[in-house]
Amino acid sequence: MVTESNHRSTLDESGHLRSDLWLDQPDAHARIDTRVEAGVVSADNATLLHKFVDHGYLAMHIDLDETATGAFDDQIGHLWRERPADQPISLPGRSGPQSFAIYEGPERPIGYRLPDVHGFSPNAMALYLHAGIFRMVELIFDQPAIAFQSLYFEYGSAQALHRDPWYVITKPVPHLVAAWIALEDITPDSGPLIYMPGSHRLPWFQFEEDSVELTPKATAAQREEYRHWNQEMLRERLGRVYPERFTCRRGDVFIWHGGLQHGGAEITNPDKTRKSFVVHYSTAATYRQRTASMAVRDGDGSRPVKRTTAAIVDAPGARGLDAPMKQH
Ligand SMILES: O=C(O)CCC(=O)C(=O)O
Repeated sequence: MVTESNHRSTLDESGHLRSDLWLDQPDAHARIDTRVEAGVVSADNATLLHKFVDHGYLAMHIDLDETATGAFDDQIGHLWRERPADQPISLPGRSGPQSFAIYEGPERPIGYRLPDVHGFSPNAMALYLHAGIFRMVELIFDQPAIAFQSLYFEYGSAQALHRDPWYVITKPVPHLVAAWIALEDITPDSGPLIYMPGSHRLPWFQFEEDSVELTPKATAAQREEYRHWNQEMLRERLGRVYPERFTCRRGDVFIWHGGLQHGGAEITNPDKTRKSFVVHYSTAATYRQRTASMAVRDGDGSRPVKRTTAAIVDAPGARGLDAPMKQH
């Protein structure tokens, strides 16, 4: 029986995400074909959208020459030299980002990431607001999109398979798409992006009732329970437990559905960089502001700060939220 309360719930009775997106509907393939017939979606884009529906991702290519990636590298080099207080840096094994100004560890450690570097790097901003990627994301949403956060990786993340809504909250939950952009050719030993094709349609483990989030309250026992549950789920529903790897060329872009399980492969050659840039998008009508936090200097120690931004940055055919920590 559909009551008002279960009608509004995030997950249905079998733990699947309720979604209003056209590509999440049971007749998504027919809807794509109808748009091709009406001349509003090209045959090439239709192929990509069919892939997205069935497998939870699509891959495309953008022009990204060495001049652009070289300038991006120089801007990252500048950040490492200047260490601005309003640029966050995240490190593996630490719970959240910290201000670059209080970072005292080794230079460019494996696994470091720079959140929202589009606030500092013009070349990151150009990718954050890339019109070609926006066109594809807006085809997926079927409405105007907004980029709301970015993440730069110099090395592979070596991160276990996960689903973005565990950590990245959009309202509604299904209004979330990510694009991963290769800033160089990616080799198998550098810890490529990994993903489980088709996993976007799997039910969700509920660390909390009717929630897709992996809250800090999740206990070690729950995480262990999840690992077993998910292995079984992957084996039963997808017939595989080992992910695919996205080894690719500079300028290749991997766009994934918010439900896709993905992560970073093991890095077998620590000398190999794996430069990439990730952007998360939601629908412009629903995502209006973002709050981010990081640790900042406080005397000899540190304290957390939170900042919210609703400031929009834009380019022809694209719009995004400015970097929340950036002090203009
Ligand atoms: O690039 C990777 O290795 C993983 C990226 C990722 O999981 C993310 O940005 O959500």
